[in-house]
Amino acid sequence: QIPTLSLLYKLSRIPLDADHLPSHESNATFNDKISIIKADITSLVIDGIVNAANEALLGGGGVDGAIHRAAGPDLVDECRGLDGCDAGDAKITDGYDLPSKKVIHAVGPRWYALGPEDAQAKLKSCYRRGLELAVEHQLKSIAFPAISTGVFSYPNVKACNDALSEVRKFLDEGKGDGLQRIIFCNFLQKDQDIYYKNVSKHFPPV
Ligand code: AR6
Repeated sequence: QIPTLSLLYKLSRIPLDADHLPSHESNATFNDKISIIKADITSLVIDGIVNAANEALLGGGGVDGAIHRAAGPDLVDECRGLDGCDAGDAKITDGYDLPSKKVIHAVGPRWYALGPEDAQAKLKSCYRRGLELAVEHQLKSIAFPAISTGVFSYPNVKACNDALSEVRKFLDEGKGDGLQRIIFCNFLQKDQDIYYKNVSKHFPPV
């Protein structure tokens, strides 16, 4: 059963605006905490969005470029003071001109630079660090893009399953109790389809 959009709205404060919200059919919530949406992550009115950054944390292409463009130049100014970030780790900043209060900059693995096991460990660690920072900063809602699946070439289906399994593990460990909503925000229809196909392995519908 698909939950009402008003629930999604109440918990994550995504604007109920046809321009921003995906259609009813393209939303699904699992275990009352997980949502899968297809959207531009920079449009979300939410406590925190995750960026798929690189080690320098100074912007780039893909979702990183979109986030920096939408946040304005104050974001890169704050990022300059962070001294970069290792792959598998994440650092938090303000959201500036974004509708999101905070940005969590996670650095995903480059698929072809690492063996599959190292890459997997680092990708999972991005999701875990993102969730840990969200909890530490009392964020109630957080949205993740499909980290590493663009420029960094991580295989999409594997990325989806690794992300879902790590988020599930984090919640099973009781560490995400302060979080009300975790959103997987896909930009490409391909990833949206992959998430829909795989989510029930990790979050059976309730
Ligand atoms: N909202 C949500 N997702 C998006 C958006 C958006 N506005 N734009 C793109 N995506 P990528 P990576 C999706 O390449 O693979 C950058 O240059 C995109 O379709 O952004 O982790 C950084 O500076 C894909 O599904 O990130 C790094 O150098 C996903 O975001 C490097 O790329 C991730 O694709 C990071 O590569």
